[in-house]
Amino acid sequence: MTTSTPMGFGRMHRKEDARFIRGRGQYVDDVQLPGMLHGAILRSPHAHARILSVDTSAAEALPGVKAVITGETLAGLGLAWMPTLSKDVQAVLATDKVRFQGQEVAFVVAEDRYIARDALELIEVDYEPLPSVIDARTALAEAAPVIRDDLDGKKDNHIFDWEAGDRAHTEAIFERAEVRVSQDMLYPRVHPAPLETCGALADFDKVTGKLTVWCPTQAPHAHRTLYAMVAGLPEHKIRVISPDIGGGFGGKVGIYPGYVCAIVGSIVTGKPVKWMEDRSENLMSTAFARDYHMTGEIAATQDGRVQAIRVKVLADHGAFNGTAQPTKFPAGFFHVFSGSYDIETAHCEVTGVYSNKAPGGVAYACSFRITEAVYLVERLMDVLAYELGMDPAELRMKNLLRADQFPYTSPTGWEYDSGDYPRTLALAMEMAGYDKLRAEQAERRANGDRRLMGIGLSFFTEAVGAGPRKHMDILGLGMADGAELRVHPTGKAVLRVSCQSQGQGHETTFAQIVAEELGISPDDVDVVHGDTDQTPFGLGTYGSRSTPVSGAAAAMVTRKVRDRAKLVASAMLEVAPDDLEWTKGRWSVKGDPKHGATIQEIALASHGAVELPEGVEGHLDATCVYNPPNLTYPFGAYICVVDVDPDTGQVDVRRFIAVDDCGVRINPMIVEGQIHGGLADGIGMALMQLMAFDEDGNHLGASFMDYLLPTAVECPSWELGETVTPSPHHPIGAKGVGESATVGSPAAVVNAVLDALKPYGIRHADMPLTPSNVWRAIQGRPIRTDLAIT
Ligand code: MCN
Ligand code: CUM
Repeated sequence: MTTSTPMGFGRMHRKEDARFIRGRGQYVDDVQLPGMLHGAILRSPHAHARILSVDTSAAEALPGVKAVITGETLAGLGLAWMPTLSKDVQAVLATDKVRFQGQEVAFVVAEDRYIARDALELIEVDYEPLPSVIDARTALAEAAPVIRDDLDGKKDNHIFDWEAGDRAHTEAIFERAEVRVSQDMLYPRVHPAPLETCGALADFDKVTGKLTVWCPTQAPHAHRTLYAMVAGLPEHKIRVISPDIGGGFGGKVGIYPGYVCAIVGSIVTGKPVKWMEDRSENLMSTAFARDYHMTGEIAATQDGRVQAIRVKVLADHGAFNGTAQPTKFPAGFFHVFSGSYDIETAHCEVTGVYSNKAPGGVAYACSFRITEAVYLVERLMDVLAYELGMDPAELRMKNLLRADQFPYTSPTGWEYDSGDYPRTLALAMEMAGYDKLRAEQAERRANGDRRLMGIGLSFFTEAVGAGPRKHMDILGLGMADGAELRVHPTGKAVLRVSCQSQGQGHETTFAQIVAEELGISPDDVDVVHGDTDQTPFGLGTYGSRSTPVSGAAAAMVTRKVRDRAKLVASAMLEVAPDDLEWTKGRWSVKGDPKHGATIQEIALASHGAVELPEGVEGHLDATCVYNPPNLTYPFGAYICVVDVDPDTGQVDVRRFIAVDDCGVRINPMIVEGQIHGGLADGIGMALMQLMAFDEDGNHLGASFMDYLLPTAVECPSWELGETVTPSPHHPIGAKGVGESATVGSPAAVVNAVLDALKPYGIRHADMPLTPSNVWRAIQGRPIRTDLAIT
């Protein structure tokens, strides 16, 4: 690791860390405004209940309380319901019914947080409890209570049916296949659980009509447009500021009722209103992820050639369908589920249902549901290997797409841009010492060693960097991103982008992109993001789209600046532009390298008292909107080694080898950090995490005592490797990487545990593989996915 600053790509310490490690970051809760009031939300104790009455009089009478807002107040303003990212509607504050435990019922604005919280206790709500739907598998039963009776004529809990792929072709192959395996599996409900909870500070200026909202959003511009739509405010009078964010992981893409309440609170009181969630509120009420019940099937030949794959999914979307994914795809990118393999055909069917659980859907480092798809196919590959008695690495090698098949069109119509999969898997196996590991395992089994050793593999292909805009939109907003580059007279630059870092280090890597393209130091580039008044429009950061889209915009806008600099240089040097050539940071005369001008000299000249060439109005600044031609497809091979104690069910992750290919790496150190984080996430999901509910819909994981986060104690020292297959359509050849490890690693961990349990004849067990679940599996008892700590 080096602290020196390169001229472009390479390892360098994160610029933003200078303020983070000195406690100088500025998060929403750090922002203090004069006269600021504080909000608190009253939440439903029931999973499903009719609201008979809400009495706020005692709360209003409490000294220090400035306003109590209910669903009825909002209904009067036409704001009781707001659109979700999936074109459903969600109650801002409940009017008719509450539909999940933790749902927002009333909002108190008071002089301080404590008074606001005290006032919540004084609000009297009369509920008539109703039966609830907690298990998605019962949501469509005749007798199931209808959750969304607010929707016109809604008589059941069905949201959508959706399919992709070729049903007839798939069926035909299954019919004549030599081998068929089928496996039910659950990807349980989990939560992104960022360190910083959600919150908002709204400041409505009655005089100017300007509304400023600070909130930790991953997509500030999309939020601004949605606020304009929801609140009916003119968009040019709205400024969304997303300051430093303490982790988003997808949970900060959407708009939560509390944000709207803070805005209404500010409009009603004429004062700035801040609302910050506590941990339990965050775990109970903000976007969850997964909750997919899947039945996957593979058709193959006796010698392990996979021919077809099909899957049926029951998707639990909670009480409001609020998933953040491109409008056309109700199941996100789940249909990339043929994964990394050369499979002739595939078919999937997904049914979405409502349940009495918190809304949301895709969020949590998911690339729009590829997480579930990768888990499915990688688990199925191991199930097939189990049935064929084949080594899972050999089975994968046999079926991986070959380098000469790229660009490759998948059976469900996705065009993978580039890859060399066997090389990446081979490197992972070499790093792991795969054959030695298998030999050790065999020896230990032969010796009757009590500790069970397991080796698990996964191979994943991701699809990240949405658009192009004509195929991908959210509520009609096409997924493209803007960038602006200003170059000051002294050659220092400011890059303004529409994406927003939540910890991914954009202030560093985006400066490195400009530095690489312009030949200046990254220290001479400031990156501005997260403020709609200061940045160009774009759809923000999720689905690992920043590098593929905004990063491309940053490169392209810098190239525009470079082209303009060339014209200025030609005037300065009195040669034709065609006679100039670019070497990092400098235009010089071809064949006469001494005769040239640095970008700093050119910047000064572009602002100077000189005659500028035709086509250059003055200075070098440029703007650009990047509409990606395709997604980028990063991939990787993961190998996990575990030791399982059969007496306690305890799993120790002994080693984890991860070889990632995200094309050209801008800052390898940041990429490795992203992978470390994602691998820890994977261990969390595979072994520890579960958003559990009792049968009445009571949330059983509303604190970090019940919803466990992996720490350094549970994680091994990661062993990382890399291969580099540049994206052919991305200006710098980079692919996104921010979610790769979260997507790819759970299957490797689960496969490793099940490999350890193979001597017991166990083929599959659902996550989370907590000690008691592993122990239950060994005892032949069903896995429990209904308890927080099982
Ligand atoms: N990078 C690079 N070279 C590449 C690819 C990426 O140097 N070839 C760098 C990027 O420039 C950026 C970082 O790695 O600094 C991640 O880039 P990218 O893959 O483009 O992902 P995004 O920046 O769009 O981040 C989003 C992604 C998502 S969707 C989730 S969820 C997630 C993740 O990032 N949430 C995170 N990583 C997270 N990391 C932190 N610390 N906090 C979160 O909330
Ligand atoms: Cu789906 S979690 Mo990330 O895409 O913000």
